[in-house]
Amino acid sequence: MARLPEYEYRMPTTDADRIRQSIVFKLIFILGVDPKDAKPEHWLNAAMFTARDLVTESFLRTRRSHIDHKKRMVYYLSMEFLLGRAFTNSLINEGIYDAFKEAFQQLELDFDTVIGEEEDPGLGNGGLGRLAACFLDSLATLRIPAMGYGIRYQYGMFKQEIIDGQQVEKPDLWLDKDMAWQFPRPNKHYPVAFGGQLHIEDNVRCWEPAEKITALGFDEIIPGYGGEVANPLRLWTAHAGYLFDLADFNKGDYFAAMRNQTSDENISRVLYPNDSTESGRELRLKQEYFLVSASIQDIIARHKCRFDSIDTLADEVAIHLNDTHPVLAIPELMRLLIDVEGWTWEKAWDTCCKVFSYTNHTLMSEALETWSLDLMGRMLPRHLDIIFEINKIFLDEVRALGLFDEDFIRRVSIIDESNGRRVRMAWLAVVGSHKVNGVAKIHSDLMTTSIFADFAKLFPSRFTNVTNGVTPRRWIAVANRPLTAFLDKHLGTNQWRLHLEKIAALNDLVDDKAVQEEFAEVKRANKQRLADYIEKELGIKISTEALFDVQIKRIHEYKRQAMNVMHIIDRYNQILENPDKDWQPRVFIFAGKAASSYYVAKKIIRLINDVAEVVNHDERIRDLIKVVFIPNYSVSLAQIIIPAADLSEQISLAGTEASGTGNMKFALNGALTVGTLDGANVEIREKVGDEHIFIFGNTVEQVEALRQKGYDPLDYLEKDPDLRRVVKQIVTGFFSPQEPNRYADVSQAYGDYYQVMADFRSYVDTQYRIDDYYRDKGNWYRSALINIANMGHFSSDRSIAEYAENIWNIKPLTEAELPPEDDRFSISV
Ligand code: 26W
Repeated sequence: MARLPEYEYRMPTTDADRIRQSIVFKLIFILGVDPKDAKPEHWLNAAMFTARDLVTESFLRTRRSHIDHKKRMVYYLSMEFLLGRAFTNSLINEGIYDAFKEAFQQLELDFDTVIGEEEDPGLGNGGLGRLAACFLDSLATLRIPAMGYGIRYQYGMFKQEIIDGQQVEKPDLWLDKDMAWQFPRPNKHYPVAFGGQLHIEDNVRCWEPAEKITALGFDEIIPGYGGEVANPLRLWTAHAGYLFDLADFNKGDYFAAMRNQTSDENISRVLYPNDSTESGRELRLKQEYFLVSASIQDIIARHKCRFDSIDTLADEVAIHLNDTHPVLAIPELMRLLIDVEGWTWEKAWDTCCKVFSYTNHTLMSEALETWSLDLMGRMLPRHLDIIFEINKIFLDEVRALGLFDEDFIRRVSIIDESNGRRVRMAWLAVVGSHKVNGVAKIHSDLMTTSIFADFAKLFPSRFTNVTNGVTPRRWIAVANRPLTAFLDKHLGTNQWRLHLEKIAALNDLVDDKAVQEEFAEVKRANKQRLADYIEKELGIKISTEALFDVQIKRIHEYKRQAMNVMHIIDRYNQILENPDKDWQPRVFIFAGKAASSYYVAKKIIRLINDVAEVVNHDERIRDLIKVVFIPNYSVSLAQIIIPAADLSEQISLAGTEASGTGNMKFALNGALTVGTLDGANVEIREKVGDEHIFIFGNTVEQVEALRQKGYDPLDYLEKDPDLRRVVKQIVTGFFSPQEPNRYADVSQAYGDYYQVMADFRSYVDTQYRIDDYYRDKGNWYRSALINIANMGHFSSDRSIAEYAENIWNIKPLTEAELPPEDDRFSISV
């Protein structure tokens, strides 16, 4: 092999002086800004370029190791990645946070002002997108050879403003500031085709698409903790520039060619802001195929480049499907292997089933994706053809077992014939994957007894559980500096960041009054930070002496924000009736977005704000209740709110929340949970112990029994005068005197599908128990510490280790496989 010259490049390293010099260099020579004119946003960009150098070095070293050691790789396909801000996270993961702070001090810059300039890329809706981001952090931290694939939406999740108490959506122009973080990869581009005709001659399929656009890659580098490994997240953007309509162009119709170009680029324009109802829109199907086609082509190209032949794909590659959104990857891989590579059906199918695995994130039927045969056939005729063939072979095999009747066959068919003929994407995912997992024990159990019960009979060993987790790097080290200092002092540095289970050592200290007091101080500092934010942004003053009761998540009926509000109203009534009782002051904090088309969810936001208006200004309440709705919930906002919470509201109807991950973030930051036996709450209770969590409400079995017998909300209203009064106040306009009928329509249409009335009494009684418990601060903080100490299980490192071992069969890079530290960029090839 020809010898290349030795490349040498000196990194800015971790020394504050060198970092300062590098930042100034980037400011002048990369951004072209005179330091004396530089604004905070310029300094941020310059500092991000410097930080990116370090992350990039980790990334290129990692990449070399993967290639040199022919590592089997996992590709994580997701329509959403809710990454949060990159800058501080990268400093913490690379171990250069303090050095950067010092460099900023030398430059006389305010660190918080500068980091506040960074946009928060909202490329996701909620839990599923944030989970994908925590998983990328853990994949890199655990040194697992991995790469994420997603879409680089030009507009992420909308910005939420609250005007007159109502949600107003504004576009999220996150790319406009042109942050210096992603690498454009102009040579990573693939054609993605749509529409047209399928010709079948001599049983050979030939797809002649009508339309082709280009997917162009951008790499966001995800640093693992410790600075050794960084993995890419490749985000695709639709680009018409390479392939725009030559026919129009040659006809001399330049403008028609250009116009089509802009409409082609619509594909990656905007994230669908819906996280639980399937929208069935043509553009959404196009987006899903766009992600999948570009990613699978890239995976194949990478494999060929590394291993010369495509034959070994299943040995070297695992592809994970984050919910059904990227499930077209299955027919797309089939198409490429058969139509392009010339494989037989059997060989291609065998590879597919080995390569793919799928996570289900919800049991709610309205969230399960199906596509009409008509739309699928028009847009992706060859893929529909492949899906038919997969289904035919599958159903023949099921019939051949001789164990099932035709009704069963109809139920497991990938094509739903009863609803105007539709493709059931979850069914396709189950048939084409070797493993299917749920995201918490209770959810995985329900999965195999409800939606996938028939498939569980056919493929019992295919179904498994991997309980979700969250990264302690972002959710403690980045979000909660006071707790970080506290843990480092008592447990030693690094242990808990990399091995969250070691946080259990805190159990030995929970009875120590001085430690409790120290933790109380951590909590107070975080509450003060949030109080300052609320006063600055909303002009509402709150006291850190009050109990901070927090519910932040997407607004949805099943999550029952309405039940929380009803408790507030009842408490308001009770205070007015018994003003002299020793009431525990509380601040009720809400944040969350409603899907723009979700009428009831938007009404819930308005109700929260209406109730806030009345209660916050009623002098008789004497600040015993404050209600605050913080607009524009995001990862950055969560980082401020969660560390400040005393009480975490996880109150979904049992059986509806697949896992929840907010519940874990709160407990990890020392909030106590009030929750139902739903999702991961069940496992949190197992870990922290029954005395340190407030469980209320009906169980899954009780919910089901009520449904069976015919649930009637009136049964509860009749029995409970307090509840009756609350409902009456809402529907008769007590909180909306300007428009008394504001909530009449929602309550009339309301069959109380999520059984709020059934759980109300148990919820309110539990809240009083919580007030009493909070009075004894020593005991409360002891419980908070016990929560933190027993959250080791809920690290996303544990989840990812389980995926790697049980689902993907991927081994991390060993210490020996990493290039030595001093290797840097002076490597001879
Ligand atoms: C097609 C529209 C659509 C979009 C997104 C339907 C459904 C979704 C997601 C499945 C919704 C989601 O984010 N689910 C959440 O996933 C989290 C991570 O596993 C869980 O913790 C939450 O309980 C679950 O609601």
